[in-house]
Amino acid sequence: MEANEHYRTLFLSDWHLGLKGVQSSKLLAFLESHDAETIYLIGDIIDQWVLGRKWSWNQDCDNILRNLMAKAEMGVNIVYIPGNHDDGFRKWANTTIKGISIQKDAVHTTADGRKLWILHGDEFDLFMRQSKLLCHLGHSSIQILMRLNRPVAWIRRKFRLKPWSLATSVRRTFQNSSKTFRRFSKTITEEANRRGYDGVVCGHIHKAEFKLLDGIEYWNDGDWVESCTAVTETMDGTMDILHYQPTDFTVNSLRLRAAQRFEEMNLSNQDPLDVQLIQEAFL
Ligand SMILES: [Mn+2]
Repeated sequence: MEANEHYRTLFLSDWHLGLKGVQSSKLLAFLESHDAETIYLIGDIIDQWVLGRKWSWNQDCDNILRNLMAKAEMGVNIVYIPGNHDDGFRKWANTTIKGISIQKDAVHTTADGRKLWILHGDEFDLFMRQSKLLCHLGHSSIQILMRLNRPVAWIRRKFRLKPWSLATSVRRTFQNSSKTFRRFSKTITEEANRRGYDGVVCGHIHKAEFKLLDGIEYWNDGDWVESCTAVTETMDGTMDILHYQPTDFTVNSLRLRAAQRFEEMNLSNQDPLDVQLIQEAFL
């Protein structure tokens, strides 16, 4: 196995663990092969909105949480900023659970001294603020689309066609046609500017992107429902968007490595109930 990629900071969000069809195996492989001094989890990490409907949780999801707790134990500074799908955690802001610090938002200083505002971003989603109910409806129709897409994906694979996602395509069209979504980056950078920051790192809209708006940096770290993206900072403060595209072989060997590692941890009696406790915290 190759040496892990090492970063000063990793920014990740919108894992939506618990939702059927998320990229949990790739996410586990990513966490197994990427290290950082600080990791920001910028919201919608576990999807509470799915609870009580179809809850889809597998071994990879357990091992993702174990990976985070192991990293925290090794001294990685993990900051968790809840989003709208995991806002049950917002009431625990300013506390630390298993070495993971929970905050409503954060300020990150890059190696070269830029001050970045870190937040999930749903409070700048005017569409969401207007109607939480509508957004719930939107959420379940995306799930229906993902389900419809499965046979389509199978046929396209059979005929060796380029993969195409109905859900992504519909969401993109919807977002592009919606002024409120287009205004998201504008309003959020305007507020960052007003508060005196050099930029903002957020998630929420599932679209990894970097742009400069009136001199303010806008970074969106994308999602792990479909795109498998992160924002990274190297030791000298250089930031970038990372698209994780591992081979199936890499994913499977890293998952196996994780499973073996955590199996050994369990055997040596290292609190195997912790993952369960964290899951229960959401119920
Ligand atoms: Mn969100």
